[in-house]
Amino acid sequence: MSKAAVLTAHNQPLEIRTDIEVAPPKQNELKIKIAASGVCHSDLSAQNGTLPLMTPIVLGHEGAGTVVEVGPGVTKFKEGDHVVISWVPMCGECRMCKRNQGYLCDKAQATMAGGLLDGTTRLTSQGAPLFQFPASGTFSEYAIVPDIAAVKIPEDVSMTAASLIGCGVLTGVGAAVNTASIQKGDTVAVIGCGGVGLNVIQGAVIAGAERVIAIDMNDAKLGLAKQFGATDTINASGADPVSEVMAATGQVGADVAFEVIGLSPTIQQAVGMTRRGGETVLVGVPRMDVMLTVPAGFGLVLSGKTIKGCLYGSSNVHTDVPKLIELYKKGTLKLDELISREIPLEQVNEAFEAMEKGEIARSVITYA
Ligand code: PAD
Ligand code: ZN
Repeated sequence: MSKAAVLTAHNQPLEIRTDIEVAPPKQNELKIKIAASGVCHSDLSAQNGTLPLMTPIVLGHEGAGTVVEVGPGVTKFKEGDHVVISWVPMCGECRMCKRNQGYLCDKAQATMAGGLLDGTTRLTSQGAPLFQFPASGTFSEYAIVPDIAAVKIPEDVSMTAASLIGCGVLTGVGAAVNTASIQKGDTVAVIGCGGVGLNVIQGAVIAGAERVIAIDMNDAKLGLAKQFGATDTINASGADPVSEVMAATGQVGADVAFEVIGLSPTIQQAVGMTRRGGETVLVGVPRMDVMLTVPAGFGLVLSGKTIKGCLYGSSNVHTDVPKLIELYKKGTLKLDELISREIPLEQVNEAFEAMEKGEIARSVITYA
C-alpha cells in the first residue's frame, strides 16, 4: 500500500489516500518510485475540468524518479535507473515518430483520457481503479508507466530539478526552439510568465532572440522573467499589452508571440501583437469550448501571419531530454531557479491555490 493524491470529481480538492495498491508492471512497463513532481497548471486544469480527464484519477505529470521494477519485455531499463517521465509516450516507430513528430505519437493517443497504452491503469484504491494522468500520475509515491514514456538521466543530476524537465521545460523551451522559427536577432513576446512561460523565455534566448518582451499581471513574475532573459516587461493589469508591444517595436510587432496561459483574450492579444509575416504560437491550453476568432483577411491572410498550436513543445523526448540535461549542466538552462517551493504531497491543494493566485513559478512535491 502506498500514498497518492486522488481527484475524485472535478472541482473537488485532491484527497490524500494511503491505501493505494499498485499492480506489478505489465509488458513493457516500468514501476517508478517518484522522487519529485512539479505542479503544472495542466494539473489544475484537470482538477477543474478544463482538461477533460476521467475520474477518479491520480494527477501529476511532471516527474522524475527511480526504476524499482521492470515488466516483461523491458530491455532499455533496469532497477536503479533514474528517469524523467514523459506524459506523451513516444514509440519511435509510428508514422508520427518517424517524421520527427514524436509529441504526436500514434500509440500515445490511447493514454490521453487518463491511462496507460491499453487505456487501463495499474492503481486501485478503496476497491476501485484509479485513472492516471496520461502515461504518468506523479502525485503518487509509485507510478507504473510505459517504458516508451521514460527517459534515462544521469545519476548526478538532482531529481528535483530534473522533474521540471518532464513538462514545463520540455514544453516551454521546446515551444521556442522546436515549434517556433525564431531567428537570431528576433523580437519575441511572451504572454504569461508562469512555470511554462519562463521556459519559453529562456528557450527564446537559447534560440537567438535579441529582445524578449515578457507580459504578466504579476510584478514578481516579471522580475523572474528578467532573471530568465526577458529584456522588457509589461504589466498587463495596468496597460493594453498589444499597444505596448506595438509601441516598443516601432509599430512593427513581435516576430514571434507566445500565449502561455490559455485564455481567449490573451490569445487574441498574442495574434494582435504579432508582426506581418510573423508567428503566433499558442501554448496555453484553453477550455475545450473556447473558439479562436481572428479577422481572416487583414488579420491573417493579407498579413501573412501563421498561428501554430504547440503540444509538449513539439518535443522528441528521447533526444530532447538529454540535450536539456547537458544545457543544465553547462549552466545555460535554469532549472533550480524555477522552484519556488518544495512541498510534501499533503500540500498539493495549497500549491493549486498559490498557482491560481499567480504567486509562484513552480511548487515541487518531493517524496521521502
Ligand atoms: P502558471 O499558472 O504557472 O502561469 C500562468 C501565468 O499567467 C501566471 O504567471 C499568471 O500571473 C499569468 N496570467 C494569468 N492571466 C493573465 C493575463 N490575463 N495576462 C497576463 N498574464 C496572465 O501556468 P503554467 O505556466 O504551468 O501553464 C501555462 C499554460 O500552459 C496552462 O494553460 C497549461 O495548461 C499550459 C501547458 N501546455 C502544455 C502544452 O503541451 N501545450 C504543456 C504544459 C502546460
Ligand atoms: Zn504540464
